[in-house]
Amino acid sequence: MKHFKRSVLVMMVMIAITFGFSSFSFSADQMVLKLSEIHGKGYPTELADEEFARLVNLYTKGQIKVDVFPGGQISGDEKVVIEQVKIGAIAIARVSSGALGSFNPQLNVFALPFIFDSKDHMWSFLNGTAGQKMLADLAPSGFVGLCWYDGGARSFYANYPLNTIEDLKGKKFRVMPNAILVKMVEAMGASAVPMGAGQVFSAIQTKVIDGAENNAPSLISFNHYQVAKYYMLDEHLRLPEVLFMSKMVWDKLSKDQQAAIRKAAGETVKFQRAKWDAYEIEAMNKIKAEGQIVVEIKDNTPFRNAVKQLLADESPKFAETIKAINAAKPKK
Ligand code: GTR
Repeated sequence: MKHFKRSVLVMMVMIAITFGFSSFSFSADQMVLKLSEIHGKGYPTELADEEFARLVNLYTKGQIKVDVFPGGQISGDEKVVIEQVKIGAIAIARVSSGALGSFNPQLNVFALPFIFDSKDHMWSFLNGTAGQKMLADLAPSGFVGLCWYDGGARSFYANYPLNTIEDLKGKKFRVMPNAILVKMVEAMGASAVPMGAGQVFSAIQTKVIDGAENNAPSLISFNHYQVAKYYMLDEHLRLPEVLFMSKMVWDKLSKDQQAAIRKAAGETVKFQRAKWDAYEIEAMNKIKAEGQIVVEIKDNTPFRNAVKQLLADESPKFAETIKAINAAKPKK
């Protein structure tokens, strides 16, 4: 008996090693997959992760259980999370395409400022053939793209008044670790400081940086509105969020399990978008109610002009995708 127990234990450890500890469960017929999410409970992407987990469990008839780890519990730095997914130590993650772009350069097309005119424009591209192909094209980087989520529009915020592009001059702004985002901030006259989202609050508080850029829901999620009172809505980026899986773990699943996961992910997209649209408004109202000074940029021509050269330099790398993005523009 003793011997039997030991050999079972040895076998379990071996499975854990081959699968990556995350996808290993002690229950004989259930596999547990860890999902990493930087935002806390109730955030639109976190709610979508939970819905995804529910559907995966339903469609695999309990064979696969997805455990969501929200609030950056696994890491507050998406770069670290992505590295873990790549080696199969974490099975699934929801991150910004801005972070994933450093691992799969085709995604950097989204890091080009003003590439989409509107939310509708972005979704018409993401839901189209070229947008879906980008998910499939994550494979050579070791990932399986599952679906896109909305991440709204990103704008600058700081601990000093922001009214025009001139106000960015000479100041330090945090960006996600991504070379194009660094160039974008520099083209707008500021210095870029790449760092993980988890470090930004204290970096602003201790004046290591003057500000950052993000959507309104993230300002609430990370409490940045408490240390950066000025928000200038220039809406320079629309970086979609992405739900993706480790290819190492994926390859160990049966065809039926893979199909169930794809079906589940596909069905959460509408769900996330509805949650996002509602929360975007709620977050902006909350920021204002908390006393943040929000300045709307009615004419963003100066911002667009500042990044013209950057777009001219970078666009040829994404020629095909940009063609598809332009073709996806909703008719006026
Ligand atoms: C948010 C996004 C996060 C994270 C963060 C950042 O908008 O939802 O996944 O990437 O931005 O700036 O790091």
